[in-house]
Amino acid sequence: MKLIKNGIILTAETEFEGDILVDGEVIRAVGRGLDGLADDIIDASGKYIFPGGVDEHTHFGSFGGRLFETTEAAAVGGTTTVVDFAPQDKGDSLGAAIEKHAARAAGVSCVDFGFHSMVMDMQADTADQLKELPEHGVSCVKMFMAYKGTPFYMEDASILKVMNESRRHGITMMVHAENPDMISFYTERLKAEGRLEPISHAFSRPPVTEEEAVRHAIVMARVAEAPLFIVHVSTRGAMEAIRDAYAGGQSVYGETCTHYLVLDTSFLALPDFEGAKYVCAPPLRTREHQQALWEGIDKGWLNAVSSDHCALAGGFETKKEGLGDFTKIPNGIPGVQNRISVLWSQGVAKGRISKQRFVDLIATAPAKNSGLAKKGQIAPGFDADFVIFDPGYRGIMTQKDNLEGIGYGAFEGFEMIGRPEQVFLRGMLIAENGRFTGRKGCGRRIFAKPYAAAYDHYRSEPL
Ligand code: DUC
Ligand code: ZN
Ligand code: ZN
Repeated sequence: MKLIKNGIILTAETEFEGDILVDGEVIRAVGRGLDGLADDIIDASGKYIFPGGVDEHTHFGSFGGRLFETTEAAAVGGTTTVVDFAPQDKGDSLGAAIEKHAARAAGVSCVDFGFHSMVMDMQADTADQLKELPEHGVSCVKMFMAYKGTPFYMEDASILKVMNESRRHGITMMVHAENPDMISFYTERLKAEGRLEPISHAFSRPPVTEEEAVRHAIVMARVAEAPLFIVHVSTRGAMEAIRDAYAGGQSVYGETCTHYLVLDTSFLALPDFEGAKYVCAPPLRTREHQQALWEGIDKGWLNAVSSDHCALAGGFETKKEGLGDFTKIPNGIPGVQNRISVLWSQGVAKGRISKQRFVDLIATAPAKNSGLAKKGQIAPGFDADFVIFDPGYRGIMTQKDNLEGIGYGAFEGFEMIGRPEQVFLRGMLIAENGRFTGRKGCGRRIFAKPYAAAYDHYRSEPL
């Protein structure tokens, strides 16, 4: 057995100096005086130890993102589990789509992986297929109010139908909430004015387009009596809508993403089309919204920070499809590697959030949101996924250390305060000081359980 000694263990509730006893792939005990049982001892004096990160929102493959061979980036950044969106090809059932995507990850992924379902081809029996998701180890399904004119978009009738069915099987309904008709309205106006540069992507999706859609999704969830999880919240108004609905007794939750916390609209205005690298949906916002999101994650109104990692295969060249027309710039920002570093460096180290909130946001809550019963905590019985973190490290996030595989990162030049020194996945050392040291393909498929965190306080109340 392995013993990690003398580190300061961080959990979502507390911190204490202690030891972690690892038996094979699992944490056997956490405490003191466990030396006698171990044959391999690692001294973590002066270091923090926190649970391996769980990134509940990644696109390894969907939206043109690079596939699972680039998950080394997650590992070196301290993320030991990704929960990826399984795209549904036309004609496939939801189950078939999940298995197709699982086959892309098996033997390739360098971290453990689970899946969320994504409805992209609404067939007569799609809602009925939700009952099969638990067999495929999936506890969440995502639908898109945005992207009208593409297979992602779903009209209200389909969303209501899926919401209504989701609660009958303990599936958490996730919604990408942006109002597509308002976006079309703004887009046409910008085009007529000849404003076609990358920053117009943000002007075409102002905060009101997200806030209105979030409020609308919340009302639909009330009608369907279903719990609701809003993904990638980027605005104050959307965050407050979620907060207020929850305070009013509705099971409504949300996450934000690393980039919305630290990158603002000025990045979209970078010269030489560089702004295109930061095109994503919802778009980057102003500092005022960033401040609101920091407050939201501090107070728990948004309960997780994901990366929405979407490292477009082809990198910047792919973005250039939108040269001269912002509507053709493929959406997506990479970020799986630096999610944890950004949150520590800009959050904990700057006094914006506590170490406990940090752990909850990057690991404990996302595991619970996704129904991963053995992930996201340092406690007996949980998978031995943890990070030995050196808080004294100082560096810069730079492309030369980036393993996301597209030639640029989203947080280039950002200060790195502290660093994952060693990253363990189920007891295996998989990364050390920014280098992947594990076996490629060592990641394992993780099956989620239904009735995840969105059901914790759920009561059905017909309107
Ligand atoms: N927005 C999404 O909804 N998905 C992936 C990329 C993006 O920017
Ligand atoms: Zn989305
Ligand atoms: Zn996404």
